[in-house]
Amino acid sequence: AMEGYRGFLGLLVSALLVGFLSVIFTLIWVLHYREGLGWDAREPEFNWHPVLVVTGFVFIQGIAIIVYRLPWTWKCSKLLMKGIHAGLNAVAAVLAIISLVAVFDFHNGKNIPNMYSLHSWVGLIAVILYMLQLLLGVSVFLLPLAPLSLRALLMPIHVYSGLLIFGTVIATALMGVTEKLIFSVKNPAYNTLPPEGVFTNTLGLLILVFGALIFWIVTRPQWKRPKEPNS
Ligand code: ASC
Repeated sequence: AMEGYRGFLGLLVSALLVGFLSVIFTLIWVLHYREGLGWDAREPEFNWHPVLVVTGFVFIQGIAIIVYRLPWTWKCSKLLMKGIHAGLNAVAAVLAIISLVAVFDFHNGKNIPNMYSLHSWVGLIAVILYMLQLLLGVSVFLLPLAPLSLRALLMPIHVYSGLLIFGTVIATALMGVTEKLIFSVKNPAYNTLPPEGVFTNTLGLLILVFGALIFWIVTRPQWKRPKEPNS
């Protein structure tokens, strides 16, 4: 059990480190290589999009997925842990919405078309599914309304769609990084491997590794919260 616990801690610390680094890399990208942050319907407003989406939709959602795995929370009530799981996901949802407002506002201010790229299609689908997942999760599992039979029926679907949405968000982030670099990195061009290209490709790798660590942690059966009878 001690071995398993140390393995868990090692992976948890790695995930937190890689996730935190992803957020820091995103900030350095927009503040150092790009135009900084602002709310002016120009590039600094767009730059909130990667910052908010990596912070909320990638990092906070990843943590929300594994909160039940933290062994020191196993003595906390299940209801409290559900509240934390839902609360973190709600924060991520709000940041995702603001990040979309930033993009649309920037596009409209500069007369750039909306919703033509694969990144935008998959990303919008992910945000819509995330909202539905949050609403369904709160109404079925958090509020004391649904019967146990309905909870038992929907739990495997909730787990499956949660991981599907998280994986989709990771894929969408990689598409977003790629299209932004192809749109924006000129003299020296992206295809000459300039520092911004190397740095931001590395950000993409960090996001992917964060997703891989969260996926590993959450799929270890031995690290699951012990199930109390009748819950
Ligand atoms: C819940 C909860 C669970 C599941 C279970 C049905 O609300 O806390 O562990 O639903 O009761 O599988």
